Amino acid sequence: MGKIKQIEAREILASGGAPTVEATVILESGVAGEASVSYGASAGSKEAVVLLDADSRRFKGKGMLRAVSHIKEKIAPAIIGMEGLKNIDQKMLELDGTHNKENLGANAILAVSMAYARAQAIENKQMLYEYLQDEFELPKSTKLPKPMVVMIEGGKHADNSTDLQEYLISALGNKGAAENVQMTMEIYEALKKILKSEGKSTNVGNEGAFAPNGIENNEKAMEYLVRAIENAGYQPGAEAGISLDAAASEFYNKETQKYHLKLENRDFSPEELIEYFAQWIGKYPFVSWEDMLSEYDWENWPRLVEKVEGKIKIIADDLTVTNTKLWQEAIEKKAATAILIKLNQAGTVSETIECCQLAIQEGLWTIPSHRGGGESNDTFLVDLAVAVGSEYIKVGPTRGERVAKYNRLMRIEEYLNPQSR
Ligand code: 2PG
Ligand code: MG
Repeated sequence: MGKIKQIEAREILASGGAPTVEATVILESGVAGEASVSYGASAGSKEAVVLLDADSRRFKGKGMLRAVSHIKEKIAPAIIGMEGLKNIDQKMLELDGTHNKENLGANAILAVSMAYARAQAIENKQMLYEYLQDEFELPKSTKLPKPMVVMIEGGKHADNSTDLQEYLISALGNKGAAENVQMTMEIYEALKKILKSEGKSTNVGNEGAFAPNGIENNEKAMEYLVRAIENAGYQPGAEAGISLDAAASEFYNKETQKYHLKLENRDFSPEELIEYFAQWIGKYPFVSWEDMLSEYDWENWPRLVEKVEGKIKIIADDLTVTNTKLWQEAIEKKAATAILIKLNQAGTVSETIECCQLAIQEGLWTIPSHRGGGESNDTFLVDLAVAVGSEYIKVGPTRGERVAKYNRLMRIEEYLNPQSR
């Protein structure tokens, strides 16, 4: 193991043009690891805190110089000379001393945690995922996650599009990673043609997915996806399926306990919303539904799980925010059958993997994911997915910070099987 000799940190830009934190951890051997943090647009309320400067003279209050200075002035002096990712994460948690990392900022802590992991992997001459498997005593799985690709986006990620935040294509079957990537991108191209032929714009939203203005209703997007799968020459339900992320906390009213869908011009009680979604089952080749109910509507999640039992995975994102305690609660209440994993929701690599380990024990899916608002170019989430044997990774189809993830996945496939390309 390598002891930390030096830590550097800086403000860089994330995909939305606002700052994020990048850290460089240098070990005594001189080996350096670098990492940058992502953050969301439709963040769950219980996520670890992204510490902003709140200085309205810079980036409208979204600067991260405070988090950067915490790395340099508080974290570095405490962990220089230390070794071992778990020890270092633990030390940073103690230093912060809060349950949600509001003191130092999860953006500061996570940047160091990821950068140390990367430095240690380089020092060991290992791929990052191999190092994570060793460090956390994970099964040495070499299963590669399948792409779950955002194709149409709305909600908080795009203006004047659907109420549901994401319509995704999830690869099915036994293709390799590069073939899966190729298939999903061909479906994306086919979708572009369909949208054009329907007179819809093909401008993209935060995540590089289409955000068609003036789409008729929330169901229409799924019809487009099925046509796109077919037009690209693939079989819906056998080679490619559909996933949804409603990000329902965004259209839930806590006072009235109703959900408002603008395109349907209607308020729904939780029961009505579940019935409304249930009509789609059987019509479309679903793989998974994420956050179809609000993070404030815990009691209805088990009802939804029961309704789709055995047919569709119910993914918790805002509900569980990569938090082991909340995920434990969700498992006990049978509120979800899969968990979306976002490193910055947890705030350290160790806690993220602990949350994944709970899913592994229970035989439930983990799905490491990009972020909508401020995605960085870092590809850590792909190695994380391989390390824990995830079923899918959720990432948008275009824009450099998104395709970087698919490129990393294909490189790992090539490393595992040099004959594959
Ligand atoms: C989500 C994500 C990523 P955000 O809700 O799953 O697509 O969006 O990062 O804005 O929370
Ligand atoms: Mg989500």
